[in-house]
Amino acid sequence: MKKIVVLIAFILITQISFGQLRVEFEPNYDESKVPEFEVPDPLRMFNGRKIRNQRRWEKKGRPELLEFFTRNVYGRVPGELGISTWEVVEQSDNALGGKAKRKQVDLVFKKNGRSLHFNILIYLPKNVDNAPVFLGYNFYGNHTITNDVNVIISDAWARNNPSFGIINNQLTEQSRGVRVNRWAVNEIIDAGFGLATIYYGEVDPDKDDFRDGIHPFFYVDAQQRPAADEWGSVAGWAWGLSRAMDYFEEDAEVNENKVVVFGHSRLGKTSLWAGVTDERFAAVISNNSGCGGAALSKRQFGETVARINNSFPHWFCKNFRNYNKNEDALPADQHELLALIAPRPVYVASAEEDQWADPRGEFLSAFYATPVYDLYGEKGIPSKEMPAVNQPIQNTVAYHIRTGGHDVTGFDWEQYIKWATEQLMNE
Ligand code: GTR
Repeated sequence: MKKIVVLIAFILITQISFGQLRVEFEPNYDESKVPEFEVPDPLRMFNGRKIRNQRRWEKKGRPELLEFFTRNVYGRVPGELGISTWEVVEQSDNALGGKAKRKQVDLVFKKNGRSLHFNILIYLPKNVDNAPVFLGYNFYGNHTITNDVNVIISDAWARNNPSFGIINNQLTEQSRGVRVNRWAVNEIIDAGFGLATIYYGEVDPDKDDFRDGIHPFFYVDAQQRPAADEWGSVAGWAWGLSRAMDYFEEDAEVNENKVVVFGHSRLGKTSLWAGVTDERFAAVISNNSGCGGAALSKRQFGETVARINNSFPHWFCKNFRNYNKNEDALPADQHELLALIAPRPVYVASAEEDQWADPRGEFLSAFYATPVYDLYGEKGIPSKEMPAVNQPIQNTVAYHIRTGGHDVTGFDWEQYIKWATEQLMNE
């Protein structure tokens, strides 16, 4: 009898705790279960003071928010490190069937006996002297974005993906061109833009290990990982984009005043943070960036702060964990990240089936960033009504939700090229 009671008690307890576990980690996809919350006003300081003009925004509001995101979400870069040397390791005036130039430029960084390098693959339209460019990271190596046999295969660590021929964490010839569908190289060149891309794993391998990549360059004494307010991988990758910008300033063939920084998913979180922290980027595109990107954290729809910090402990700074299951305590939300890009153009894009990234939360961010664009007389998102699927709103703040899933498609690029042309080519 006693045994049976113990057994029943055991079953009940484990059931309850498993149930709780399930509840805690079950993502919410039900709009009616989105908690009530107040959207912080980007034009109000944390002490309640209202910001009424551009000057106050630039002197007070923007720095306060930038500091918040730096110390509590992405982490601060602990020091400075410029390009030590760079070299054009390969180039051609006859790429993409003759309409483009190709360059592969290796940037080298040296500090404290350490060395790191990454390679920028650049295609430039032959008929434009000083080309504007789209700059974005790729997930599996530069050679995956094109079938061009001249593109060098990176020897950096890569996540295994047998369907792309990636085993033993090494990229191989087998994955050449496997991501051509995500990069509209021809359309970009035909529109008079260049395309520059970097394998993100060369700047920091995407794993919870802070002994490799860029982070250890700044360690003091026996430091093993960044301090609680120091950078995670997203900020590390954003740092790399800024170094690519340093290089563009040296390259006469690239128009460094017209660089559009682009990224998908985790790399969309990265393009946003790069755009915020480096005002040299003329425009910013976030494709399906979701939690920790364009989506409002306080909605807790799809991926949440706790979820992302548990699955990817290395992406954000340690301080971000203070908001695990504690979104209410956030004094700022991701619409204010977008506002930090103002008055420069920003495009937020969602996909209908990508509920994990919370399309509505991404749209609302763009909407709630608008008052800061208003200060500059720049047009944001005029209404809280989400546009219909495949019906882009393209103002200085732009938004679309397209059919399909978590991906970068021809439709996305068609919009980005059209919008970037309008935003940057009108002078
Ligand atoms: C998912 C992650 C998302 C998104 C995505 C990606 O697993 O939960 O936040 O970043 O990865 O980068 O593809």
